[in-house]
Amino acid sequence: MLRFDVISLFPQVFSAVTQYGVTGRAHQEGMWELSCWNPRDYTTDTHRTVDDRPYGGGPGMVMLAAPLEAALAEAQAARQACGLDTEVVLLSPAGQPFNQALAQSWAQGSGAIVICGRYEGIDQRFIDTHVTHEVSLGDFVLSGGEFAALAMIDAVVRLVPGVLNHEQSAARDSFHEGLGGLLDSPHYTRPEIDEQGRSVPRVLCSGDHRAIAQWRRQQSLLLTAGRRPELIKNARCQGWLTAEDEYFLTQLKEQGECEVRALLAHAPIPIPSRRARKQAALNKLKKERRH
Ligand code: 9D3
Repeated sequence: MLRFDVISLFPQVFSAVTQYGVTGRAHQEGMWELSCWNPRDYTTDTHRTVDDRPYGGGPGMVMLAAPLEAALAEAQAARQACGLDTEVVLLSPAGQPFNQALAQSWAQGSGAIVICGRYEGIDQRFIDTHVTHEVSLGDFVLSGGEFAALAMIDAVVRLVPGVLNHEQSAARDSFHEGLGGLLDSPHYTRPEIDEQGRSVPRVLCSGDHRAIAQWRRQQSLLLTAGRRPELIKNARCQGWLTAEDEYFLTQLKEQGECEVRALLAHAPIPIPSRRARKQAALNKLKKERRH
């Protein structure tokens, strides 16, 4: 069973994943669980204080360790009673960048306790004592950990077998294998030609499934090479690119992005057979030697 125990001053926020969309449906069907623990409920003073001024001065407030620790103790006890992992993940701008591989590995386990900070930060003694993983969503500034936690939980839950329907899950499998860590190709739906005369790429209406797959792959490569060249390098290192992919990327480099985009408007760029490619490569070598 996948279960998250979230420690947050704003537990209502988490209805975003428990009540809406695919994660909401999966939650309703009991495929995963979420419990929230509010540090404010574990304060002992009349003002229910959860923060205080930073030692050493400076702007903002720091979350007190004691209410966090009391909330954490309850969350740990609840999880231990169910025999679940008690890893403690802190969402923090200083954490390890979150990615699909991390989502995959969390989806294999039974979830975690997720700490969401507010204000300028959390008393470091709490972090040093209890946190096992620190995760960031990227290099931008949020007001707290809650929205990062929502994104992380959404990414993990949708990987749990059965959460997505069959069609979607096939697409999910392909994030790393089929798409080879590349960006997705563009999508179209009806009408085939709209009011403004904009038409759908012809190949998508052709019924030629091989040509469609080839066109989508080439569109993925074109988009990824243009916007995220580091993903191409990574896919190459992982062995996720085929000889056909490499041929297309060579064409892209030799002919230029504009040219290839125009050629790819309605149909895939034809890829010569393996033999023809080999022959062309040999001829090129010979030509170079003559010079
Ligand atoms: C003056 C220094 N502060 C602003 C840069 C540090 C700071 C403290 C607390 C910045 C952000 C936050 C609240 N953010 C999160 O808790 C957070 C976060 C983020 O801000 N960006 C990306 N991923 C994450 S995960 C948690």
